[in-house]
Amino acid sequence: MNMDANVVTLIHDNGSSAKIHLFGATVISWINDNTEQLFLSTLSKMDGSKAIRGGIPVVFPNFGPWSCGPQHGFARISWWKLQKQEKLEDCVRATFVLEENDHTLSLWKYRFRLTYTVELRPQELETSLSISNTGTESFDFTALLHTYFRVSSIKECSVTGFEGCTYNDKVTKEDGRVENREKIHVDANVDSVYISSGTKCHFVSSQGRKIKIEKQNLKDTVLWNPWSAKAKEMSDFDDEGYLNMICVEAGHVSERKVLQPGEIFGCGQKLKIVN
Ligand code: TA6
Repeated sequence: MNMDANVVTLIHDNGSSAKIHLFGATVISWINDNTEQLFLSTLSKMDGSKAIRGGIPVVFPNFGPWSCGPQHGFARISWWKLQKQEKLEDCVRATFVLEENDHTLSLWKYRFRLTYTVELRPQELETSLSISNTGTESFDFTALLHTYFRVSSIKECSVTGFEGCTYNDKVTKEDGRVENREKIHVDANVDSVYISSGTKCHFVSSQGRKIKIEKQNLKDTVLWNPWSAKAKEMSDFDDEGYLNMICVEAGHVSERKVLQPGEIFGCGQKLKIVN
């Protein structure tokens, strides 16, 4: 498959760039100061046969296992349409759209429009998702931006912004734990859903680079690293890939959001390189 025909490239005058694959409207690259900021597995499928393993997959209408269809819903495994690409005063922006189609209706009977914008600025990447109920029935959903940050070494990485937050630990299967760490260092499989993380932002630090994650209307945050055993179990995940990534995922996942006909739910995240 011609990779370029399915990839939208944003280039800022300052030299930074972002690439978005039409499959899932998945941001697959964000290069700032000549450095790739996102993790993309070298084994990732890029042909539409399965979700892209890395970058920023868009999760909708369901985070996690789903009785109607594949885990994490159909948004990340659908072909989106590029609506427009713009060079604005302070950024370059691409806008993508996904609406119900025969496939989504075969899984989930509701009409919707997802509008996803990717804005590239110096030191910054902002991704915003607008979820519209374009049908005549209310529906409920969960949604999340499944961001894979590239780190030089997971062993030199810390994540902040969770202290005092209640979380469900999907590894130990314990719900309602309270985070007492100001800085989290990951040294094993972690899969934690922080509920109403309260904080509007997290910091991912790794060997001299710090990224600030500012969330808009996404009250929960998921922290995930498969670590070695689970990485090996995934055919599209480099066996050693877990050493160079951490997922810090802004989402609305701890309770389902009900959207009335005509209603719109706007959310997003701003990723800022702060040093
Ligand atoms: O966001 C964490 C998580 O839900 C993990 O439980 C793990 O399943 C991960 O997503 C990746 O899921 P995927 O379906 O992309 O393999």
